[in-house]
Amino acid sequence: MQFFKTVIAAVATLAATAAVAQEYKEEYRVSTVVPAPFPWGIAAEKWAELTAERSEGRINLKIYPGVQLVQGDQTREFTAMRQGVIDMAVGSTINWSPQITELNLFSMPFLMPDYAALDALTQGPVGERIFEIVQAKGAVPLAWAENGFREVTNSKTPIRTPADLEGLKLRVVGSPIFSDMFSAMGANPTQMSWADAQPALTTGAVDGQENPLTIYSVLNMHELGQTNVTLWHYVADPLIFAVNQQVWDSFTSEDQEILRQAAIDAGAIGIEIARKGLTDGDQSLIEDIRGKGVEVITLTDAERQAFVDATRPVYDAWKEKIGADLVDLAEQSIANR
Ligand code: X2X
Repeated sequence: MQFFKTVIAAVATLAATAAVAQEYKEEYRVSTVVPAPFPWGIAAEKWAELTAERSEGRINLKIYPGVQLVQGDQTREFTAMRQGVIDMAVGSTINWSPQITELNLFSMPFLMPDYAALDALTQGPVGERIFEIVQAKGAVPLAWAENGFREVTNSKTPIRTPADLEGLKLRVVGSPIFSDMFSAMGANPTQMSWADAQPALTTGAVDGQENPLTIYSVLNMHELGQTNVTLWHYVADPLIFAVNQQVWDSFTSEDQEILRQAAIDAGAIGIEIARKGLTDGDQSLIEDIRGKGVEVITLTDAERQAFVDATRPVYDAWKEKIGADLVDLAEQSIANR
């Protein structure tokens, strides 16, 4: 009798092990827009590396840059992750905004004046609330990284006042708040994916664009004629590490913690790289760009205020759409930073 019990127990253990092993995929597909050496791609790779190491090879993440799993349409990334077409993503708040309106918070014009303001949001009660909202929309958010403060560049003219934007054809990302802002400032915004933006800049189909300086510099945008850069810090897009709900549920709680902590650690590294050369203490990336013959304009407070004023109606309208409570909380968190 004891013998049979032992055999049955052994078979049951084997079956359980097999069941767990079957639930884990050989590879988990992680979507990003840009690869390394952009800070965004480095953050994703670091996540994969730390996860493989700490799970002793149980969990293998493979990065799919260029949002190739959704044919380059970054505005569909969140939906694809929710549906399981994508297992995981390191995604920009901008690209998930079409599905999660509240993420437009980070695209509110001139809400966050500096890195401390950005940190006050992601690392405080606003960040917690945003994670609850992402979770309720069907994916499990784990940690933050950073694309960065988005600066405006163009091939035609130095931009110091809203009037300088008049008639400029600028590529903007796929959330309507961007079209609203640039229209309010008198520019001629045209919405297109990142995949389409690069040829449009190369051929001169558009005059300019807005993106963090890390993106500008890795792509050598000065060689594409983007020789006017204005540092206005009007919005910044953080990145969120997230996992499809079913995929998350398939992991043991030990492995869930490994994945979460790896994302937190990779995010910290990603943020450090995203800010390198762009802080008060270290302006080396800005100097480097200047050294290439690019006119890099820093606005005076009064000059900046003119852009704030021009976009204020957009701010007010989007405050309602995003939710006045959340925006109030964000304003308070920034005031107390
Ligand atoms: O499309 C962009 O401009 C980019 C790369 O910054 C994002 O994915 C938001």
